[in-house]
Amino acid sequence: MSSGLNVLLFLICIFYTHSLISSHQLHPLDALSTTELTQVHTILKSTICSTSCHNLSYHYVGLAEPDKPIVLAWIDDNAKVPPRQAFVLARINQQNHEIIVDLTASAIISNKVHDGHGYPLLTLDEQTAANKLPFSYSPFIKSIEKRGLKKEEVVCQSYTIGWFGDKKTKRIIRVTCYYLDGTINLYMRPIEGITVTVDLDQMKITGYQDRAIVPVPKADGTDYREVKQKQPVSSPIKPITMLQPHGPSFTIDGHIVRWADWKFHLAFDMRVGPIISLASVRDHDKDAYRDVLYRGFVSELFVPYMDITEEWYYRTYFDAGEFGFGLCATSLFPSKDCPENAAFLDGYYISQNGTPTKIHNVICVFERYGGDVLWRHTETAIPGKVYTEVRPDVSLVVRMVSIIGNYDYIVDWEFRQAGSIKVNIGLSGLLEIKASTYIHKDQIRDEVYGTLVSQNTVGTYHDHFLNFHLDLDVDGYDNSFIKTKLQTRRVTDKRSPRRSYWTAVTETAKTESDARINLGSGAAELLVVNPNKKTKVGNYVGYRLLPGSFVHNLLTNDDYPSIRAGFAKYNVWVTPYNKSEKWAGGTFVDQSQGDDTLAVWSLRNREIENKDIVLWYTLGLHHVPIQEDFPIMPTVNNGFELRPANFFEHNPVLKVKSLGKVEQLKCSKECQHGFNCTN
Ligand SMILES: *[C@@H]1O[C@H](CO)[C@@H](O)[C@H](O)[C@H]1NC(C)=O
Ligand SMILES: *[C@@H]1O[C@H](CO)[C@@H](O)[C@H](O)[C@H]1NC(C)=O
Ligand SMILES: [Cu+2]
Repeated sequence: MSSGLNVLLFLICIFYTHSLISSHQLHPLDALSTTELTQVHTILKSTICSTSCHNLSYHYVGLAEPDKPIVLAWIDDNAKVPPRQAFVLARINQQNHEIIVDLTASAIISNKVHDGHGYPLLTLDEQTAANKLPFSYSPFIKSIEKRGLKKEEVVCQSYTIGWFGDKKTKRIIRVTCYYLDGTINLYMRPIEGITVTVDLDQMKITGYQDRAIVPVPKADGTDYREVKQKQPVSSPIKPITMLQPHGPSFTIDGHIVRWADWKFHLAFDMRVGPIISLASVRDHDKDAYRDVLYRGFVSELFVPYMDITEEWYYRTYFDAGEFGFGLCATSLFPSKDCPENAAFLDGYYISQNGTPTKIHNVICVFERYGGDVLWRHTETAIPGKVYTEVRPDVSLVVRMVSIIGNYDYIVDWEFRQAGSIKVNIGLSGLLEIKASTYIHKDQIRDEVYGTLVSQNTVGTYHDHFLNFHLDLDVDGYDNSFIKTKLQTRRVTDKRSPRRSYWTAVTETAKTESDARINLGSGAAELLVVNPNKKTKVGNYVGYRLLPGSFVHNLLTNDDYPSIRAGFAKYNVWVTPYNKSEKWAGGTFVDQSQGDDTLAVWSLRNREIENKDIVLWYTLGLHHVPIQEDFPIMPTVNNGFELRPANFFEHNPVLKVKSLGKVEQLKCSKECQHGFNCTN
């Protein structure tokens, strides 16, 4: 492809972005704008910090959302937007502050010093500063020299240290270093044996150990860049593209996305990434939008590694509460991370010093058509006739990609025509590798806590748990949670030649304890229903959770990481709606002691029947690394679906039309390369 064509494509993308996204009226759930983020700092400087604020640093600023009734009232009568408020986690004079700022009134609503356990998310600036410290620390320089390594080829990364029973903690992290020298894949080349401890408040190294010299694994075969691959692929694929000659079928009005029968609000948050709010679906029979999801987002991620040795035991990360799932999001690469028909949105976060910072193209929105079938039937039973009806499966995808150090998480919220919302998590990126002296499996005598994926390279066992906050409001906000168990029944009399059958037995959860579920132990159908609304034939209108993973935490309940990640103990939880319970791992997650988690809130065992309830789903993956994960992991996908269950009176996509024909394309010579086609 010539660079001229490159430019052409680029222009098309820009054009799309501008024609799709129009200016808008402010919505109560809009993320804070740059102006509002700037205002937060201005207000703090003139109030809390007017006399003395030493070492003020921002760790999180996001929308303090208005109470649900206020938002719903705003939608109903389109009244004035309720006061805009910011929720701030800051460090001032080396203390944790939780501040609510009213931006409309330029005032501080509350300012609490958090003297409980834990610390807020790390800032990018302090990680950058910490990563530099080893290079001016002479014991580290000596360790590097001792290993015969070149200092200028070393790069370091900040790792949170978890919590292992200490009553008192300091704000410290570990800095772990890697070696480049012939590759950009630093994660395959750990400099093992060294532990660097950094106190973030003092920003200096306060602990240092060099326990053992382990050879750094080779650079050969680790570089994943296209230009570094020596052999060409044997069976290349010709260009493919997604063509929409009449443009896309969705619109983005401010932060409201409309597509097919769906309508929802989309926001970006530095802690949790994309937030889907007020998703509702049009019911053609009722000629109205009906509520489905008030708010949905990734509430926390928990990634514990299974190596218990000195250099590794602490690696039990909380990617949202410690590193910021949104903060670590990357600018999406047009035509690569998202197809050519995508529109892009920017996101903003506050940096440590109070400056708003933009992440360009942080979210993309596109229509997906991969040739799949929405529904079909070929009728051949009618003598002399054959009827075939097939409808194409087109959906709308909202995508963000977050890079937590070595790992890349691709988050998709997919809206489907049949009324379901499908969430997919794709995991790619690099394994966290432990350097080892072994070059063959037969040599291994001691426990290595992982798989030898290449010479001297152990891919350590670990898990990924993603907890989703799913505040379903099915056709209104008073909902109930119903478990349906499929039970085998024996036929004991002579009614039937059959000896058994199964039937569905339903049970409505009355309190929180009825709704803590580990999937896989007996078939269960999980439903959120509106017990105040029935279909014409008498079923409660509902939405089903179709889980894609039944995996839960295998660490013992008394192990420290389990205590901190209480939410990973069950796959499903239901709580009554409480605006302040949104992050399953708590507010101050770094070195938390597990006293502010979903598991603790749920102990109150509140009533959840016919109430505004929140469903929490923990999606888990146990990762036993394999050689194919080296030197970079092909994406592994997992997810879940929220699917209408007796919500509509009948198949909601019965009347969906076949796709219009794309006109015959007149193609120039370049068409062989897949571009420059006009119609
Ligand atoms: C501010 O931070 C520095 C280290 O970065 C520390 O020496 C100083 O004591 C701190 N000041 C206050 C008032 O906390
Ligand atoms: C909401 O949850 C928080 C944290 O669990 C709790 O402190 C507060 O009392 C709850 N509010 C209500 C109204 O239940
Ligand atoms: Cu993994």
